[in-house]
Amino acid sequence: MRVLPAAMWPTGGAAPARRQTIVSRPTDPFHSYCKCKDLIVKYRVLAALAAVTMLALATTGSALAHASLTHANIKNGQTFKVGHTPRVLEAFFAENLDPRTSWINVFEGIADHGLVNEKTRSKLNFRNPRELVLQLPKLAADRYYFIWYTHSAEDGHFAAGIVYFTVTK
Ligand SMILES: [Cu+2]
Repeated sequence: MRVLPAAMWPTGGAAPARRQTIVSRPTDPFHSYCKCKDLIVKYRVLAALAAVTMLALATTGSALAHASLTHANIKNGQTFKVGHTPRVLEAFFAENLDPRTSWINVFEGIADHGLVNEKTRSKLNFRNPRELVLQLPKLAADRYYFIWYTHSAEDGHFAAGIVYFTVTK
């Protein structure tokens, strides 16, 4: 770096005294560049923010890869008493859904595995593009499962899964 002669500094005086201390403390990497404590604090804040960002990306990266089921009002392995099953199945996904090709359906878990919701089809919640809703009939005591099948409106990927549940007398 070119150092201006003292006469050329705008104040007409010598170069800032800070410059003199740079060479005298070469051991600490921060202090060798600058004595200013504010800058060191800024470095540490930036480093902490970077670490938090990396952690957030690492923990959410895989979960957000597809429009996978995040939660629903029927949970895998759940047992309901007859008369206490949800009238509407609500399923939430990790990405916005393509409403034309995404669906949820409930099937009998034994016998002929027939479709339970023969008179209804799942719909996208128009207020939440990550939620499918499905009107359910009253369910007799039996084993059931619902299948979710999604086409992500965000990256075009397909995904599917099964949630098993039971209704008892
Ligand atoms: Cu994906």
